[in-house]
Amino acid sequence: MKNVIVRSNCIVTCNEGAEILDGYIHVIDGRIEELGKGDAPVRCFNKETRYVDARGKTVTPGLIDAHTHLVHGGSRENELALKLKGTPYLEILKKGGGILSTVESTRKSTKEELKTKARKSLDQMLIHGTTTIEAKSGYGLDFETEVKCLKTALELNEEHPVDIINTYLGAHAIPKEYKDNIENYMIFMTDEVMPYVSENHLAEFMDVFCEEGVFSPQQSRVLMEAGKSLGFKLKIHADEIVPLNGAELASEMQAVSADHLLAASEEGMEAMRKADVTAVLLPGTSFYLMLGKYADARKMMDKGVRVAIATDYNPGSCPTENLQEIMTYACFGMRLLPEEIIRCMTINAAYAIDRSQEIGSIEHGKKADLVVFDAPNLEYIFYHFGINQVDKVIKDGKLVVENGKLTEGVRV
Ligand code: IZC
Ligand code: ZN
Repeated sequence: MKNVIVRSNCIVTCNEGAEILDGYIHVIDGRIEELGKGDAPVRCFNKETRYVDARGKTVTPGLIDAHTHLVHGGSRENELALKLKGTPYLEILKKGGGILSTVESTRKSTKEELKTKARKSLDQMLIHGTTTIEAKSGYGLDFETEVKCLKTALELNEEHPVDIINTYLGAHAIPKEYKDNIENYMIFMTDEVMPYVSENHLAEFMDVFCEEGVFSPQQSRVLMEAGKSLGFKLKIHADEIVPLNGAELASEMQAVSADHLLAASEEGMEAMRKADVTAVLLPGTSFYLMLGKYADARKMMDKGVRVAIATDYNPGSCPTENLQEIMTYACFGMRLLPEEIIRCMTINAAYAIDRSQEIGSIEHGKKADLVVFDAPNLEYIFYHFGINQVDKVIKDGKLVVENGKLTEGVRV
């Protein structure tokens, strides 16, 4: 029986009620068995117990990245100068760059190439404290490449410690073979790709990029309705750049999450609270696209909307796997407090991927996904920015990162 005890004077449980605990976590067979004050009682120990002394360090639940575009080919550093000179994101896309250039690279990549690149990203995520992610397709757009990307993520889910939850995002852009024929592309998705993805359990969620010049709210609704009837849970890229009442649409469709929301209306926020749609905010993208503003996280929180924060890891608008980097923008850009941000990246992020019963807080019965930060308290993690403060990561009760490095057996 695998038996682990973690002792720390600063356990940030992310549970309701008692938030910070000076105590111990007892893990048996990858699950949290017990959480208690002070030193672990003698009865918790056996001959095989692995004792992790994290006194003077801060322990949190494993970080959850609820919005990533993990699997893709190539990179887009060639767009950097254009962006710096002021070319807007949607303008680059219109000219066949942006997402469409990544589509080309992804179609050219073999599954092994995609896997090698994505595995490297997963390693980065893990050493920065992320233990579960959501991963979107959307850089294939054609049948074969979308399926290839979704299967790549599923195989990595088996092979890599990070847990991956798949989302089908065929509605990410209009592929060049359907240029000026968006209706036919939608029919192709709803009649050919989505039924296959659903029947073969290649994705649990479906997502739509609802944006000016991409999919309109009406088109997004048609796609979401089709997705829902095929059994997908719904997500939507909503109100990122142009206000289109995406938050309202997400609420009507009972989406699990609506993501971005920089241009969400107050009515949209209220509708989200009523429909229990989690807001997934992506401050790294605001920073990287130099939008000059962040989603109004404070207003959403004041209105009672559940807020999660994720990386949006993708090659165009936020090329980082590191949630600690995103903590910096959430803190100094959105002015959220450390205790708020950590919940946005753990328990609230678990809600955004429909895993709140399994992960996201340190409590009895949940997966033993834990991060030990080399920081004496939670505030310190935010205060001392710009470096990786992860000392250890425990995933499913196994030590997978030690001294900030992947342990033997994780590195392949
Ligand atoms: O590749 O630009 N916003 N999708 C929607 C993206 C950004 C990813 C990209
Ligand atoms: Zn995205």
